[in-house]
Amino acid sequence: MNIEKSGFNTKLIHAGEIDDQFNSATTPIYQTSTFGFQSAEDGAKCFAGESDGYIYTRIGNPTINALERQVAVLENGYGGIAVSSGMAAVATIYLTLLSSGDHIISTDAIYGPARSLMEKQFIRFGFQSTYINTTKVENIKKAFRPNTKVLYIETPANPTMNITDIAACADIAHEHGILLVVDNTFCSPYLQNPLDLGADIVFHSMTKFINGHADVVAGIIVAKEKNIYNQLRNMMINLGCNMDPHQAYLVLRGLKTLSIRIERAQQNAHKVALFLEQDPRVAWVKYPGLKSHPQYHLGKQQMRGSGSIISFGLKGGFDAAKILMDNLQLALLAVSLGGVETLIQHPASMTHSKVSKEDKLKAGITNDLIRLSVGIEDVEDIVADLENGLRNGYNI
Ligand code: LCS
Repeated sequence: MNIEKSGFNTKLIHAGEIDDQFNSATTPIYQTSTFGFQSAEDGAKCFAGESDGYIYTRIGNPTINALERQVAVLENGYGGIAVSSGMAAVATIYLTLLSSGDHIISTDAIYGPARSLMEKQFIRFGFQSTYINTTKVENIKKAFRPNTKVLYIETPANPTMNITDIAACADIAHEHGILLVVDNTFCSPYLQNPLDLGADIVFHSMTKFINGHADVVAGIIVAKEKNIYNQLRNMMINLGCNMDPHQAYLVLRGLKTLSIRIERAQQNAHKVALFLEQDPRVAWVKYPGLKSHPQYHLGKQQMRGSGSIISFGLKGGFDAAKILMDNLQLALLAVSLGGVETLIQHPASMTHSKVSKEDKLKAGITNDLIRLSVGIEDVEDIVADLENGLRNGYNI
């Protein structure tokens, strides 16, 4: 059958399969660093790109390639490049698309290290960057410079949950002859397909929803066009930030249940968001599924669901947040997100602690902001846990 024409769930179950001699139901783990050539001539042909044979796992491996093909199919792209972490994907993208003196425009509230990598490390290589609120198209237009080469957005953004218009960004980027890169980690391909909305490159921290079981750190980049795919792949190979075959096997396994995990988690998240919104101790809640979200209508347009990440603040600010986080028994006080278990964390002092205080405030990462990644447990238990934590903070 033509897997590319099948439905999303069929792709989840079958697009990561490979033909092996035993007709295995799951993709085997080719735990090998290297592959023997048929002959000296065959080895030379493999290196010249004239034969499809495998050479060396940093360059390519059947288990890893199966995952790359699967995510590329789910994102409707030309090809996937699996890497050792989401940050390896970020670094590979920056290093492939930018040269010394080039400029990037980016969402201000992106995952903290993706911003500090640019502002604190890659600044030494002459990369220039401007971080802005990309929910306002005018801000993006104003930020362009003659040397701007990339527009990079994260939507919904970590941790503000701001939603940026992907199609509008693609138009602006292409009018200026540059590329649009979208971090799709918070949605996964189940809820959003940026390439279909005009983006040129989409990437994920597969540590999150795609794997979904909090047991792997991994990333993937999917390019729309062959030419960009080849450039990204060559950079990954020479940087050596490839994925490991066993890691790829675990992600292939986790990915099969993506849609049912997300359906359940977002159902739970919606109920948790409603509970928080009506609670007198809660000052504000930001969740794409609530009408109070500033980009509620845009979210409905470009996302097929609201996801399971909520940010919120308490009337008692950070002091009350600390008491809440310290008194939860079900939710784990931990970074990361998108797994089957409920996690809670405080971005200003944890995931985004390396972003300067001033930049955090400008980006809306306030000190009272708590981020909750709602899991697939029984929602009554998640709400009871929050209720209990809140009671401890307020004596109500
Ligand atoms: N992009 C987004 C949107 C992320 O949330 C993360 C990690 C990354 C990229 C980097 O991926 P990694 O290298 O960790 O696989 N976000 C994390 C977070 O919010 N808490 O811990 C990690």
